Amino acid sequence: MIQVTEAMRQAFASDGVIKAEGLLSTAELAECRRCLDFNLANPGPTALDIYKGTSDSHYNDLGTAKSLEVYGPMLKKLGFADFLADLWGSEHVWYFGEEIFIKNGGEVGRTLWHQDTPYFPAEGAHLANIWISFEALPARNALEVVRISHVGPMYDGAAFMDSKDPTRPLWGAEHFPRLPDIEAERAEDPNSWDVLSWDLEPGDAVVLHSGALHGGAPVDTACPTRHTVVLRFFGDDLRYRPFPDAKPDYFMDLRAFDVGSLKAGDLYRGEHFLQLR
Ligand SMILES: O=C(O)CCC(=O)C(=O)O
Ligand SMILES: [Fe+2]
Repeated sequence: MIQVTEAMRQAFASDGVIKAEGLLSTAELAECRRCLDFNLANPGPTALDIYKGTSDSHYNDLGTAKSLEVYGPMLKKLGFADFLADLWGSEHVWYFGEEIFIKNGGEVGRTLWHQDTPYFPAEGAHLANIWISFEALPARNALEVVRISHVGPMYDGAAFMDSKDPTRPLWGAEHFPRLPDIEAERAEDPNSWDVLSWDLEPGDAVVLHSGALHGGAPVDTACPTRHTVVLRFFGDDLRYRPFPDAKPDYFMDLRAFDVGSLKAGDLYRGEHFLQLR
């Protein structure tokens, strides 16, 4: 794994996202692929085809306690914790879990714009998604991230029930401001949002603060397949922010991320998170 440079540290802090070029060697990428293949062979309870029955259908899964036994040794061996500790300036690093996204079959639309923070009960500076795809992706098929949005407003999540209703609220207007319709605004004015995305080769990764607005990464006939594993981590600066007292409009029970004994503002820690350093 490559070393963090001062330029990467500064760009991550200011923009909320970097391209980590050549983050992983071919052998290291193969170790990540072995883990993704484990998820595919051992789907978790929430594995599903999002938008099943539509042309936007694609596969999504969050890890399980069993997949942690496969991911844990890989994460330690490849040195993700030292990379992130250096990127954030955190002493400790925990693994939050993985999520896999498979878009196959030539024409699958964009992942809706969202921040990950409305989906879990925590906020802070030391949060990151390492977005790793196993295919080469031109920028138009790679993840898009709104620059500096990690320190901007926290919007409601997207319910992800209907790809044609991109801002359908997760929690509701009394809890968080509704997501802006970023694609509609970009269609009117391509410069309305400051969006970053990069051409990616296997071994490159996009490293983003989980609170940054992100989405996109469709597949099309020129780039028909994407296998992605997102590795999520947190460090010292992460505090418990209780979920709203409401029922989210979502396909899985988000309360699984709740850590019962914590009070608002407590450091977000839990026995079930693998501490990597
Ligand atoms: O790969 C995708 O389509 C979405 C990725 C994402 O939402 C994430 O990294 O949290
Ligand atoms: Fe996300």
